[in-house]
Amino acid sequence: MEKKADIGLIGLAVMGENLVLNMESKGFSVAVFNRSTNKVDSFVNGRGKGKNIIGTRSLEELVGSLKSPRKVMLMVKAGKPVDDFIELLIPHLDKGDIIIDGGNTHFPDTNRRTAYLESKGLLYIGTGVSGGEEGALLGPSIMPGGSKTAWPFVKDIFQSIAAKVDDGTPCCDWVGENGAGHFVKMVHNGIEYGDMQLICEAYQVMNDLLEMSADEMHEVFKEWNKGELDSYLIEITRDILGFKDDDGKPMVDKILDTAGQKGTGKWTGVTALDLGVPLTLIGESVFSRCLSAQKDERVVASKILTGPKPSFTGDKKQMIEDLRKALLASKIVSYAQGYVLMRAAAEEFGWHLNNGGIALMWRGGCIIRSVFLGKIKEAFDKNPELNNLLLDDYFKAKIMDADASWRRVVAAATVNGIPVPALSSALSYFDGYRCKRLPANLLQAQRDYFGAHTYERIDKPRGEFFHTNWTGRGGTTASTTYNV
Ligand code: NBP
Repeated sequence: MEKKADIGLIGLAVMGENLVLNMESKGFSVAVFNRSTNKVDSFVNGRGKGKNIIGTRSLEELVGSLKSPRKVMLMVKAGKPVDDFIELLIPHLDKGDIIIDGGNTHFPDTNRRTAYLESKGLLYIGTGVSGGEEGALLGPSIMPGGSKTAWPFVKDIFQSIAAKVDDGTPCCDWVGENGAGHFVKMVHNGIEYGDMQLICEAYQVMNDLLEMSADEMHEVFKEWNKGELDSYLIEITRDILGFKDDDGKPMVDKILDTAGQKGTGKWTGVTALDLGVPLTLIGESVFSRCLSAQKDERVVASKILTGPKPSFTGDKKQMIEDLRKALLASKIVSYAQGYVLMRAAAEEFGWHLNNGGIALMWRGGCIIRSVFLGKIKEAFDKNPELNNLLLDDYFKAKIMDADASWRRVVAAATVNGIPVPALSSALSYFDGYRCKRLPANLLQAQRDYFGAHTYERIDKPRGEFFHTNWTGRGGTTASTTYNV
């Protein structure tokens, strides 16, 4: 009898091919299939040649070549192709078999698919996979969620192919029920938007206010990468700033300033709005990309609307150190907000998320990998019920240490007309979060004034609502109280 494969994979594009080679290199046999079957032939006769990989030309053949319980992983375009493959696979599978979706799926789809497949006696895993082409081949960060009973059957494969942190711990663990894995991957992508925006704002302040050359900035990022900001994104920024075009000039200066996006940052922002979580830094990062994309309009506006001409007379070295601290403090706020969002989602959807484990999964293999995430893991290990990272002793001390620098950076940028939406919104969140009394008393009065929406009083118990006839013309009827 022909030997059966450990796992099947559908979708031989950049991610699928590299994941298959990664699995095979760790000793697993893999059966592969692709909608356009010519890609199966070119893969098994090309990069897959001579390896423990079985090429199949139909789903029946694929499923028939797998050990039981069968594990079929989809690495295809997210959306309808995933639903289509699920429908095509169901008739070939038996109870207890497992379908895995490793694409960039929106988590509500994974919630829906998990329930659907479980209703048919099958198991489903929706997993985030981060790290791009190189990560897929050499070690991605993998964030699986879905039918928990499926986890023991794929754990060994997933943890073997995942990136490892210094002590050998894999950047892959069970995240939680139904769409939790894809949710955590979505938040990862949102945080990636925030980290990138913060770096870009520091770059603009260095460029426009301090008038630094790309080479000088390259040196700054090189230094920053040796300390607490040590991360993949700081590292590639260092390299980008040092990269020269054919004419010897910095490549970065030749690139048009309009940012693209694929939508995961937007999903994160929309989810935060749905759950009522202030995710300001990621929100500003998404909007900053949108504003950058309005290039033609900005060029016109730049000729009509004027502002201060940046000029710096202070201590440049001090300002660079201020920028480093402002970036660190804002990054702490961004992760604090991201974790609050995950906590809110866990409550809303009934997931049991392992916050420290999530930090560990992001510690290696993915785009936001950094030394910093080790500290988040420590914070949640110390207190798994931590409400907000800002309240952890380590992060509190870092924020306190950065406080004056952060304010100097935001003030200098503002006075000089340089936009710093992520740095400043992070500071505003920090000031708002630590503020005992916000001006929402006035806001409630306004709502009650025009809509009889009622308010609570500081001298009465919570939950008692009052209405005032502000103008003397209105009646005493209050509007229904509800929260959105
Ligand atoms: P793509 O996202 O480009 O998808 C290519 C695969 O999807 C091919 O196998 C293609 O089959 C199949 N496919 C398409 Br397109 N439309 C289909 C349809 N209507 N029905 C059935 N199959 C269809 O590949 P990728 O970049 O490797 O990404 C795979 C997944 O992983 C995506 O969800 C992506 O968002 C996610 N992801 C990508 C990266 C990355 O860096 N690229 C990183 C992390 C996650 P065909 O060959 O017959 O056209």
